[in-house]
Amino acid sequence: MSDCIFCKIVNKEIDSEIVYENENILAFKDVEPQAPVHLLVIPKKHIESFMNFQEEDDELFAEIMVTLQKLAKDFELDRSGFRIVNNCGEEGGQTVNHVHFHLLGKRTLTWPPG
Ligand code: DGP
Repeated sequence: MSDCIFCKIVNKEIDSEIVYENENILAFKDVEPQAPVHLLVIPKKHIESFMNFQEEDDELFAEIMVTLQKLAKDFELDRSGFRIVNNCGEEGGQTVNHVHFHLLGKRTLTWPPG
């Protein structure tokens, strides 16, 4: 999608600190980090929100989960713990309408979220 900021990041029209990339997935540092490690993992394909994954995206969805696990290991979050967040829709706090999973770690995260 031409006006989607994350599609622009995928297409390298906007700079980002990429930490992992393959044919289907991109992971990069969040520009407004809420923890010492704050990564965003996205499908390269434009999918608007968590609720827009279709059956045909099953493999892609699984690949995103495996990537989150790999990055948790790579960034050594697996020992002390971490959080995966998907904000979905307006009340869920989603501000970018290209589905993304936040991976946050390296600090004590409180509950409940705001
Ligand atoms: P959410 O509120 O769940 O939709 O999270 C969107 C996140 O995207 C937010 O934490 C800030 C981040 N973000 C927005 N624009 C950019 C950008 O241009 N570059 C990067 N790296 N992150 C961005």
